[in-house]
Amino acid sequence: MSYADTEPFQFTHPKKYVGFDTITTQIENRLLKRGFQFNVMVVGRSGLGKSTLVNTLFSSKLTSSNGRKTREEPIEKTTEIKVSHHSLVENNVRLNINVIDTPGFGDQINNEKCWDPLVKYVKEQHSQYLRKELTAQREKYLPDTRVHCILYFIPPNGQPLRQLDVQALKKLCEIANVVPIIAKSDSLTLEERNDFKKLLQSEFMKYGFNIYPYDSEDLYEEERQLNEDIKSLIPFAIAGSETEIELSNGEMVRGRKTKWGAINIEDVSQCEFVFLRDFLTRTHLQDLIETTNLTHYETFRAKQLIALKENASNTNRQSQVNAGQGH
Ligand SMILES: Nc1nc2c(ncn2[C@@H]2O[C@H](COP(=O)(O)OP(=O)(O)OP(=O)(O)O)[C@@H](O)[C@H]2O)c(=O)[nH]1
Ligand SMILES: [Mg+2]
Repeated sequence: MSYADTEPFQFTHPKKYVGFDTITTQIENRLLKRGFQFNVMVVGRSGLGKSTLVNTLFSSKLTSSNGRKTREEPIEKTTEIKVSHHSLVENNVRLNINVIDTPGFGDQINNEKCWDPLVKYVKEQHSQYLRKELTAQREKYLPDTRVHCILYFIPPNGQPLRQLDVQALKKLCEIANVVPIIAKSDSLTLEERNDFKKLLQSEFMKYGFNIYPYDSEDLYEEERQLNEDIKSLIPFAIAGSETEIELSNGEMVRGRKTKWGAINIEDVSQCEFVFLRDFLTRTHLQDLIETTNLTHYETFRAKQLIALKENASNTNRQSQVNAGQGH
């Protein structure tokens, strides 16, 4: 049996302008009104510059962290998960950013499972979102606190990964988009930095970490190429700084003074901070948000719903058994 609507599809151009091409502008206007939400978390061993990077990343909002009165005061050791909220506006686009700063791990006598609170935090955000999604009268736009990106800090020691980092990376890659970075890379020469990057890339392969960005069959050729370029840069070798320094030409830049001279963190020939920032904002912002929703959250959601269903059918079976025994 054949149906009329299985005939080959034909494109028709209206004889007069209808105007449905404005749907893209209509969508854009709606999205602009709502704004966008991006949540990024920094994770790694103690003292690697996580809090400093938090304050370096979105330069227009250099908030004093940990209750400091000025940016010059040293940052204290982070002892609990802290979320700072930023709202940035550029050309009518509002981006709400939550930066989740976490306590460094690795300096306890027993470091076993020290990443557990972070895994718990990520899952808790998924769980909260799911609960909101499942309520009968759900809100039109659910507030999104799901972690879209985890920046994982690796110490600049030129050594293979230690077990603690292997374990933590493995766990985190399963539940979120993880982007590893070489912390405090100003302590390495350019040659050391490249060697270390190669070593870490081979370590990631060896342990089979599922590091963001992921391969997908849906990608267009140019997206695939961009991802390849990004992958060759990961782990980004970065340095963070909240203070401005004066270069020999008198220019004031965000940088660090080192034994060998000054490093300008926004100069790509000296450090890859700008590559990281552009990756997070200019090329992969939407993809990080979408992948969190369609891959990580979806996996969590499916598992939870299957567990719920199994629970319900077990309870059902149990009550049938109980009812049977009652007779
Ligand atoms: N050389 C160098 N020092 C840095 C860099 N980033 C931060 N620091 C310094 O390293 C020290 C620790 O920085 P924090 O930002 O507090 O490190 P953290 O990872 O948040 O530390 P915890 O909260 O204790 O885990 C501070 O003295 C910073 O000034 C960097 O890129 N290079
Ligand atoms: Mg800190």
